[in-house]
Amino acid sequence: MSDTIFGKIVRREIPADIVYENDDVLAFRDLNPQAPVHVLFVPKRAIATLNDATAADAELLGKLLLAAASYAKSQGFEKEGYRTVVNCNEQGGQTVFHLHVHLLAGRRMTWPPG
Ligand code: IU
Repeated sequence: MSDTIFGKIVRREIPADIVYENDDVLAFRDLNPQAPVHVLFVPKRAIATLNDATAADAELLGKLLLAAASYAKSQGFEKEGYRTVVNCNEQGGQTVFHLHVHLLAGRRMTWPPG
């Protein structure tokens, strides 16, 4: 799999505003935020898209969501809520091919998404 800018961030080759880290997951602020809080949770072991995830990745995918929820709760969004999003491929709006979970919080989200 080819490397992406998120791989470079994981390896600390380029800077990012990192807000959360555990053994498997790194999270940093989106450079083009779509909400007052917009953080990207990426697995340190890259998976290109959700299509490429296998049963062997089930625990890692769970850890990504749990990391996003843990961070959202730590920032006080447990009660008012927040949104998590995984975009996949072109029509899903994916632009960086290192699977990531968007955490959006701090404003009322609309549905359906654009
Ligand atoms: P997407 O789901 O693949 O479209 O999300 C990619 C996100 O990565 C998008 O929200 C960009 O603003 C964000 N991003 C970033 O934070 N820093 C970067 O260097 C690049 C993209 I390239």
